[in-house]
Amino acid sequence: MVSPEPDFVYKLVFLGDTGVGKTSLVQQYVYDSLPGDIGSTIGATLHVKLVRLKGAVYKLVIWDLGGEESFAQLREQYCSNASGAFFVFDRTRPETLYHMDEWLDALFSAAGDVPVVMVENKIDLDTVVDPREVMRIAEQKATRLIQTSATENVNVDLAFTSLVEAIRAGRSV
Ligand SMILES: Nc1nc2c(ncn2[C@@H]2O[C@H](COP(=O)(O)OP(=O)(O)O)[C@@H](O)[C@H]2O)c(=O)[nH]1
Ligand SMILES: [Mg+2]
Repeated sequence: MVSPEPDFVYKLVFLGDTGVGKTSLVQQYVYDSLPGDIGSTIGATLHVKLVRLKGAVYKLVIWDLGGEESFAQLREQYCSNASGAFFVFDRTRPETLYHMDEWLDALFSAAGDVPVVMVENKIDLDTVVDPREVMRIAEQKATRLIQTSATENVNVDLAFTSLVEAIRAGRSV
């Protein structure tokens, strides 16, 4: 089978603390499976997926982060030329939400003002974050909020589709 030529090539980066589910989301989306015992990645791992959306073919180059400690050195290369980003937090660990500014500062300083989708992961578990607080932060940052479960494959495709569409639409003034 011959792959179609992409109409658009987007670099999508995953941001968020260790353990929030970034690798699980990527694996679920790209390979329809959960990570095996591949261990933690060092630096960044790249994945490619070709998708057709509303008649256009997109080549998505998806960047997944390894250990948190490596991000300080990686941040420029990791974020530069990103077309858009996911900020992922874990609804069972509030501090992962409150680190959003640090992640977005790194993104925006390297990539400029690119679209971000905020991902509230682990919705199969009870939340310990006030949902109104999550909504308030999403509104304040003007990001779309998608609630996912990587392990149960809930809204994973929707998160990717939302980001691709936001990038395609551009940031209208
Ligand atoms: N219950 C639940 N666990 C999840 C979910 N997503 C990831 N996990 C678990 O959270 C842990 C960290 O996930 P991982 O994808 O490695 O996070 P990363 O460090 O952000 O890449 C693993 O034990 C996953 O199985 C989810 O949606 N629900
Ligand atoms: Mg990971």
